[in-house]
Amino acid sequence: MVSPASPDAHAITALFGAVFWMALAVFLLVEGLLVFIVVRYRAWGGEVPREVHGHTPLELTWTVVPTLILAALTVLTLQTMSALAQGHREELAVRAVGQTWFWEFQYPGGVTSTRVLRIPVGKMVRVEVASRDVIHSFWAPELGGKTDAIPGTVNTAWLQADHPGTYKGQCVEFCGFGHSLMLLEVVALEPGEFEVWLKAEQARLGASSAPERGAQAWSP
Ligand SMILES: [Cu+2]
Repeated sequence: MVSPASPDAHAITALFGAVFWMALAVFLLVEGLLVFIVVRYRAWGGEVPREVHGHTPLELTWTVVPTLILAALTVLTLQTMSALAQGHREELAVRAVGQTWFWEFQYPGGVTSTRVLRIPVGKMVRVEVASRDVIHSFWAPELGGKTDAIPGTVNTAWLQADHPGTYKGQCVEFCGFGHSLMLLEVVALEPGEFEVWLKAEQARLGASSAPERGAQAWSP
């Protein structure tokens, strides 16, 4: 997820970066003060601290500053969430069906594949994320956030790859014994190449028997 390759993933990584740097600043400040105090007021040869009860400016500071930090994080998060919730113009729809323990992908014209999802580069793909049994979760980190696959309902994920390539992903909701094997790959092809592949698969589908179609679905 630190090497984003889609517009949505860029937005998520930017938010992650903001949270990371703020958290790092807080960490360094808190740990720095802790070390300073441990050394300065150590039991052997250190100073004896002055006892203070009630320190209004200090108490205001440690109330107001975290409030401002959390408010900033809230605003950034809501901005990113609302940006990710809109502005997707569907150019292709596919369905990703989770099942113990593999992913099946369904394309227009009845074409299916397992484990490998092919998409055209630069096109906005709507992925209908569904499940046949238990809860799974679809995630290709370089291309966007996680989307749960919940039995009885269909969730939407949006994928748009910036450049051709293979983007690894996997089921990210523990779903049983074979969960760790429930890998997936999003292969982004040039749009022309994708069309050729889809047409060829559709033709192959029309000309094959049910067992052949089964074998076809299982070959990546
Ligand atoms: Cu799963």
